[in-house]
Amino acid sequence: MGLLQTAFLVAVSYVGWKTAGLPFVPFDLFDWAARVLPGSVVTVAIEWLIAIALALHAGNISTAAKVAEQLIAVTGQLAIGSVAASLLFAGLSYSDEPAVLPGGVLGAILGLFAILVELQVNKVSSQSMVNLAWVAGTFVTWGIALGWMSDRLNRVKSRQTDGRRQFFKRLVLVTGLPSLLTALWGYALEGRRVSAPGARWSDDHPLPNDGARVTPLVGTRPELTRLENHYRIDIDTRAPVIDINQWHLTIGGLIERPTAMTLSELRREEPLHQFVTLSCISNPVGGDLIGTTRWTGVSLRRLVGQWGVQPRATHMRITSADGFFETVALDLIERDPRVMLTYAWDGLPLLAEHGFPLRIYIPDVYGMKQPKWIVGIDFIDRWEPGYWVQRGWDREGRMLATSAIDVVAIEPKPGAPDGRKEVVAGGIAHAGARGISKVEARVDDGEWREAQVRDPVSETTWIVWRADLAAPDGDHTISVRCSEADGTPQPGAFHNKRIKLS
Ligand SMILES: Nc1nc2c(c(=O)[nH]1)N[C@H]1C(S)=C(S)[C@@H](COP(=O)(O)O)O[C@H]1N2
Ligand SMILES: [Mo]
Repeated sequence: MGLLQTAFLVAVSYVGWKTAGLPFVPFDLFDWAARVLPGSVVTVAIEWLIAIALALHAGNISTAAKVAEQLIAVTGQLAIGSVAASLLFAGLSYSDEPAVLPGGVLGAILGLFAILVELQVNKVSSQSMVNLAWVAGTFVTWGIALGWMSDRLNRVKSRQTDGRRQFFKRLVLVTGLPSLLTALWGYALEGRRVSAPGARWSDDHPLPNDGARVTPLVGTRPELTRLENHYRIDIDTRAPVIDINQWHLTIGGLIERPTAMTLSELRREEPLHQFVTLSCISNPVGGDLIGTTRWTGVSLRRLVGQWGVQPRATHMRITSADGFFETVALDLIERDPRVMLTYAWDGLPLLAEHGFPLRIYIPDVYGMKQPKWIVGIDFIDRWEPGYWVQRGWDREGRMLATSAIDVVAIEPKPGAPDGRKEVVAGGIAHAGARGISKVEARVDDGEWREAQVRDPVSETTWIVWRADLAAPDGDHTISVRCSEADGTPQPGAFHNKRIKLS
């Protein structure tokens, strides 16, 4: 009874969210837990999510992980509701008093907790009475309904056993069925893949390395990632929704005059276009939490020059709409004009999931250091740990060299002298903004063979490689490794692919 009733509560809450933008407690509760749990716990949870997504052979790790998060969030609320209802029923079994009042009290307690969570994750402000009343109202109604059902069941039970079955049938019809239909509706709604409208830069421009000598092996991931296929990682179950008419970038702290900039003002500054490979520090070897596109924005060096920053300032603290934050050293900005505030990817305004309207680009570091959905910049006189650094992650977040096999093609060469077959492997390699000097591939424990490396799109993107190998019939493992421009070999495990020749 508790499970069905909680499922109904979740369904009603979902409909409220989708039709009227009201808070959806299960997700907000999950986002809150992700913030308050110790960093080590969250880190292990993330590793598990990625491992599960990999084990399921999900085509897209980040989408699978996000769906898993959402499932866990809903399951979590169902569990909390069921357990709370069971405790209520257990308590009620000692008395003959009507259960409506205790049920309502239980609903009110849970509702109050939900409201505190909503206020903490900043999904609703204390001013938005409608949202708060909605959360409280749905929970209290849930509790009252539980009590009422418990009373009814007791009355039915005392009369006849057949009535009990009738009661549960009706309960399933009234709460279970609508919940199931809502779930199906949600499945259809969320599963729909909307492609972003508008002309993309890549629709009608060749890449800068168009004439490069080495051609990618068919099956290698595209050099430029389609926006819809770019991985997406962030701390919340949903991307924050930003109303561009309300949004502006506030610039404060140690500057002469605190100021603000709108998106159109930023767009009027001289634009900078850069081809960028962004990677998540959690990308598994050979994984797809890495993508390349054309970023457009304004160099922060230009902006900082205009803002009149006090000499005392050494860092900027960037804050995001979702509560994420990071500090950037001003001497890095001074040294590297590529550090920029980005408002477009592949010629389109940033997609909602990728940080609309504004995100930063910092060459050579993982995504964990690069806030999306930026709302504020504050100049400060010291370094401060960012969101993930506070949770024990690497301070620098410098991208490590990595190489991956995307595809292995077997080209049977009948009559080759030693009966070996030609095997061609292809993939990508990346070492932040430091460049790749060499990619090597091998069969089993054989000799490393140097791969052909295609000129990259830019000095900050991955490179595409292909390697000609050969092997006799049987099962084999193909491996790849790379070296940075200065010769430093890639750290960590090599990416492998199993093949069978026959
Ligand atoms: N505001 C905000 N910015 C964020 C994050 C976040 O959770 N919130 N996640 C970071 C991490 S860990 C990564 S890997 C990149 C991913 O960017 P993408 O989703 O556009 O690929 O965003 C970074 N910026
Ligand atoms: Mo990340």
